[in-house]
Amino acid sequence: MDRWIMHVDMDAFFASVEQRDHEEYRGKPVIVGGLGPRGVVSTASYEARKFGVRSAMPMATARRLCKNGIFVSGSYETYSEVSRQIFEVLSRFSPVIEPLSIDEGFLDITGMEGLMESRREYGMRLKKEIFEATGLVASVGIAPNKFLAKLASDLEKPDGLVVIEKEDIQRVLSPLPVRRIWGVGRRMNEKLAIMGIETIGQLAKTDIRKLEKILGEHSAKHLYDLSRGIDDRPVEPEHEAKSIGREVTFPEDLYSQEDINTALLYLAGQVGWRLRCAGTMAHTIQIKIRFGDFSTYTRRKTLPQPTAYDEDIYATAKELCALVAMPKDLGVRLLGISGSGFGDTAEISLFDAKDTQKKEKLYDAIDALKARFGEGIVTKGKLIK
Ligand code: TTP
Ligand code: MG
Repeated sequence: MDRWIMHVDMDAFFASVEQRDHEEYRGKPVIVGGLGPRGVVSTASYEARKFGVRSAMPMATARRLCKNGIFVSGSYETYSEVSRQIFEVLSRFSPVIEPLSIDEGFLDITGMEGLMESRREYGMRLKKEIFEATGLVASVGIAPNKFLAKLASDLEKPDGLVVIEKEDIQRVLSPLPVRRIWGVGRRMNEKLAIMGIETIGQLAKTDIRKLEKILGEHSAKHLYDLSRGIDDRPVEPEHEAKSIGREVTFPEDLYSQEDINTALLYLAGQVGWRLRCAGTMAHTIQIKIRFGDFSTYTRRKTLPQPTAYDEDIYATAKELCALVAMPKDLGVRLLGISGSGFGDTAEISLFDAKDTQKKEKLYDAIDALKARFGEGIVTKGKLIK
């Protein structure tokens, strides 16, 4: 049976909620994020994006770019509640949903033709029901796999609805820059550019052996498949996910232990947060490390007790990284941490109730702050240089 996947992503999510709740913000550049001296932009309304304001940009830069902007710190409780309403609507459209973040998710709609006039009509109906439930606009992409569905939801943002039919795949993909492929960062983009590959179409026509030489066998195969619109990853509902993890490819390779530790601390914070959001704990921690020559290693450790705490994850990740010998003259290109083997949270607090409760309080506070100012804001002291 042909697979069909729908990707839903809210437009300028936090900023749109603010515009919905404050009539005077509508049609104006609204920037949501940390307003303190080290604040970072969580998101900006499309009016503010015209001035070049983007997520993750220092707030000071945003203020310079958009002098007449409306700057707000936002209310994460509200966004979480709206997110809950959005996912409630999504659950009416498919039993198989993979939430990707607070405002986006995949739905597997394979074999559901009987419930719809057409896939486009189904997407329209979903957008309409989200709007009725929340007063907010979503962009939707529908395609034969996850990669294409995510790409499709972005193609006509805001208020987009794009269906990529099988016969359209190459036509849609070919002219797009290779950067539009998941996992193609600045470095890989440069490497491909040196080979004369700028568009996805050019990539699809390249001899895979050439790519393997530059990128390594695994990355080459993955990239090559995506360039031809092939992606077999299933939609994985969170409760069935086998691991929760985060990885980053650095704009420049890291050479110093201090930089590596800082990155690990950041990743541990993100993984901890996601575990706690999912209400679960991980028994096994795994790290992934990729060097400048694309050689990649993973190491894992099963802990005596499952955890969702940044410190535990960080300490384990550091220990695991130390097990991988640093090749001479090479820097670290990518680091990743993931947790798996999800434990039963109730069991944990029985073991060590006092300590766990104390930690839980602390983390409740941290999470509330992170939630309020965006994931990037609250980091442990060492990260703030
Ligand atoms: P996105 O879906 O990436 O962005 P968006 O919804 O604001 O805009 P659009 O999808 O139309 O491009 O992220 C969803 C929300 O997550 C966003 O509204 C705010 C938050 N967020 C951060 O706090 N920090 C970030 O760096 C990013 C990318 C998002
Ligand atoms: Mg969005």
